[in-house]
Amino acid sequence: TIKACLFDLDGVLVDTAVYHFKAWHQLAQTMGIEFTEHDNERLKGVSRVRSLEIILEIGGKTMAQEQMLALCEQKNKEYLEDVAKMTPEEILPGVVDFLKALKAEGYKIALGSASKNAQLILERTELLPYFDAIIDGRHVVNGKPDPEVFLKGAEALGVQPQECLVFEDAVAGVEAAKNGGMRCVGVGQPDVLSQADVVVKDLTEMSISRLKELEQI
Ligand code: B16
Ligand code: MG
Repeated sequence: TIKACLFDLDGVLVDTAVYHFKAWHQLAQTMGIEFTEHDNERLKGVSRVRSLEIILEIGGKTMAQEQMLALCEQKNKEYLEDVAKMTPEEILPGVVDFLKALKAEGYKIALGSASKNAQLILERTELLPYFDAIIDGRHVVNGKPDPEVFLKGAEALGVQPQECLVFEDAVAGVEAAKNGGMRCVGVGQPDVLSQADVVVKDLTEMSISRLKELEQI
């Protein structure tokens, strides 16, 4: 049986990718690197410092670790200016209804995000009260596709991996769920998220009865 749902943040609950892109694009420009929205897909679900490594790869540049950390901090400052202005209106379709239904039925709910700003974003969007546990970029050593973030989520909720259902929009995130022995709902395009057990466009397609169907697989 499924006892808990584990949610990724960016791309599943809210669309912070636009703000990440804005801040990275600005930084890339100052380094003379052309960084497009298409390139930005590669940053989804990966850590801040890994994101910078990918941008440097695109620009064919290398950089000392210390300077990279400074640039990451600079990017985060820009990014947080947009996060500070976020409101509950930015919650993606179907999210609140599904979280309410899960709560009413007694399911446990955790966040499994790569972001170190996850808690702040949940506060700004007023989603925080729905969560029984938050595991994010501050708590994990190994990024997705390593299952660490989701395994820690299951542990914090006191459930087994096979009792968890993960919601993910990134390929690496779906892989992380599967590597952890969990069932996974992909949020996005079926051709991209082919490893997921089922793919939905957004959480308007989710319900308790749909979740119970997934217990059979
Ligand atoms: P931060 P998720 C991820 O969130 C984003 O998709 C990814 O683009 C970002 O680099 C990462 O968080 C780290 O974010 O700079 O705030 O620590 O999809 O895992 O919720
Ligand atoms: Mg994501």
